[in-house]
Amino acid sequence: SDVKIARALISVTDKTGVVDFARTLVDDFGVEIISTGGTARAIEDAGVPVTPIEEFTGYPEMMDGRVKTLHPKVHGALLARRDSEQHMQEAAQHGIKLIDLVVVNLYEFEKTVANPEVTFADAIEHIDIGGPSMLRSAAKNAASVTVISDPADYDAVLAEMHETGGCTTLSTRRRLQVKVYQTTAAYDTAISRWLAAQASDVADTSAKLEISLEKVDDLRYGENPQQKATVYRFAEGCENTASSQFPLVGSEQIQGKPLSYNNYLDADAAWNLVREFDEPACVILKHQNPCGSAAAEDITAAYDRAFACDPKSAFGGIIACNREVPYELVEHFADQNKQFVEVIIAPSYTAEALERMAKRPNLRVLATGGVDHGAQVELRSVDGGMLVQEVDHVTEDPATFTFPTDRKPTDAEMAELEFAWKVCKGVKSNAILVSKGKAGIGMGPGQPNRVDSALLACERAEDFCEREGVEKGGFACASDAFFPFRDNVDVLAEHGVTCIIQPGGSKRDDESIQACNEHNIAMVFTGARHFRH
Ligand code: 93A
Repeated sequence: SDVKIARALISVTDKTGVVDFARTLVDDFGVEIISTGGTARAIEDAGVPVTPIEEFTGYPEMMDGRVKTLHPKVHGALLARRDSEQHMQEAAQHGIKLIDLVVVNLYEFEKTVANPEVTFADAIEHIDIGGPSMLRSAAKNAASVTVISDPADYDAVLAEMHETGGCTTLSTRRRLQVKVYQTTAAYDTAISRWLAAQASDVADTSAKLEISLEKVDDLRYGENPQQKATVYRFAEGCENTASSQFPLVGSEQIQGKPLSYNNYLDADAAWNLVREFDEPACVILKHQNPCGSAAAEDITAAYDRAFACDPKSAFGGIIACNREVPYELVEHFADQNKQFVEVIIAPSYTAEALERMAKRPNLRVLATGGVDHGAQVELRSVDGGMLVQEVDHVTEDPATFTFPTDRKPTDAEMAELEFAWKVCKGVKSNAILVSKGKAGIGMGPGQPNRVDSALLACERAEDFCEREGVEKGGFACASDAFFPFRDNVDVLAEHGVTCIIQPGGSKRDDESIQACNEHNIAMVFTGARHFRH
């Protein structure tokens, strides 16, 4: 099953190492090299003999290079079964000279479309047709043909050729065969995904959603011990549904017990909230709700302030940070606050922080590597089916907010409201979030009655002030959806709220605006809502 390499076709966009590779093929093994335009030039310029593809096919490269290797003399040479008398006869009859090695890497489609200024025509021109065709033909015939789709494999192939007197082994060809179809599958996925994204029609885009999942692990149990459960991740090549650059499933678990079902849910909610913030921010989350949240000048300060929001609820919670976690922060939760933490999730940790956390071996420590989220999609199952939607991110531009009340918010109030608005997105509906000093000190989650949510949030905020010796009042408040009546405004005013941010758009907005004016409250309409059910 060892096959001698006598003729190689080389056609690469990424020319890393290709000249040295070609030279070794020629000098050490006497291989004949055939090559396309730019690749041939690079090899020839280095003084290595090469046959241009036009000479090999007897056809010119044409149509701006769209057709250069798409020819029976190439594909016949790759696909012909060496153990078939008929194939060998047909090859001879048509003057097809067999090719034993194909070295191809593709037009850089993904790199091209990563440029925000790319034109549609340019993107299309970067769809490689000839390259994948050769890769696939050669890989289909891996019984006899060696195919290299990645410069990282040059050395291994040469080493094997040196060992075997110029041959490759079947096991190497099989390994390279698998790599080819992974490469071409990912390539086509990138193309189809980009093209689908160009179609502005959302329904059409989601109609093309492809969901494919790979099992990661069985979990000990589900939400309760009597429920069996498993965690899956989106399969490679399924970027449609997994475009988050730094996802929870797939992030590195540095230490700790395996994540439970509820750990996953809560870590996910915390992570999706904390990554909304540009400035250093920390979220402490329990039972799907951020019982502590703060933004500050540095990440340890953000943690301290998030913890102070509600220390009682923080116990047994999840800490999510959008910056590298330093030793100091770990010392604060582990030694100073003696906070029992289920999971901590952050882009990264300093070595000292990791060393300190290692003394709490049960603590689950997750490192995501970064915070960007891209355009994610989330799935929820319902009886007999599945709901698919884009993940909700706070993307509205404050420049588009409107100010319906007599009093406009001050700059300080506006900054506070923007903070509260983001945190409120992570609170279960009906959600009311009261903040002060860029900390979410009062939260009213999950009440069917919005006034109850407001009362809960205000009570928590007042508890905070008493505990911390902070003056009551001067609160900012965010509501995830509009106020249907003025009663919410009245309740909030009574408890010291001076500014409110909410979507607006109720039939009775006028009543709420009038209530604000009576209480000298500055209200902001965002025009967008952020339910979380
Ligand atoms: O334009 S193509 O789709 N048509 C072809 O026939 C063809 N043959 C090779 N692209 C084609 N290639 C690609 O050209 C290879 O996959 C490789 O990425 C690139 C190398 O071109 P050059 O040698 O001119 O730099």
